[in-house]
Amino acid sequence: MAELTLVIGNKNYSSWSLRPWLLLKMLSIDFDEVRIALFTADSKAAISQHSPSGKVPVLKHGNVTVWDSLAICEYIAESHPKAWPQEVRARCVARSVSAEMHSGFPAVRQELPMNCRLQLDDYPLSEDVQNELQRLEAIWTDCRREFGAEGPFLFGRFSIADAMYAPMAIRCYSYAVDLGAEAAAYRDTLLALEPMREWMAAAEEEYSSIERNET
Ligand SMILES: N[C@@H](CCC(=O)N[C@@H](CS)C(=O)NCC(=O)O)C(=O)O
Repeated sequence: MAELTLVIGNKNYSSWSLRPWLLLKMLSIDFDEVRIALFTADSKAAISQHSPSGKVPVLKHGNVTVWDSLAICEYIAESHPKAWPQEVRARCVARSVSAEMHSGFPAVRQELPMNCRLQLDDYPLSEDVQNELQRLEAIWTDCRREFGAEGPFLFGRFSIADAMYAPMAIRCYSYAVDLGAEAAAYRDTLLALEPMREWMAAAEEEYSSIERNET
């Protein structure tokens, strides 16, 4: 049994769960996974056995319980400092864009929920969503240009900032969001990661394994 246990929701829908899950995978940290089906009559009770907030994800490590995706990523960074960029200015920007993702983008969250199994050719976007997507594109493009010289990620090497934006890559793909060349290349970098493919394949398989019996 691994020392760490990450409690997550459905891979198809739980964008918050994907973030620390991807970080652990990209850092090659061993962990056990407990997956709880969301939106069922039993979900609340099952989640509350693990989570003080009644939400997933939750990380358990010995007598430590950490909830909320960004707090979990920060906990992982305490023992893996390279989870954040090493240079102070890059690290400040990485923390800022991660916090912005965590607390912002309400229209995208509301109107373009993550659904890994969805792949539309075209989708009408409200003005609020368009404005937020412009901001998303600016973040991806600016970070890549200013800090991305040493690799394909926002700050070169993979960091917590990439984990925070991974669900946005899936949304852009699912809802056929038109992106400029640099942002599209970054989206594709995230989607091509081995753990992202593993997550998407598991999301595909969930329909028959944990969703079909939902109420
Ligand atoms: N801010 C939290 C959001 C967590 C959250 O909303 N999780 C959803 C699943 S993606 C959840 O647990 N929903 C179950 C419920 O509200 O009953 C985080 O970053 O972890």
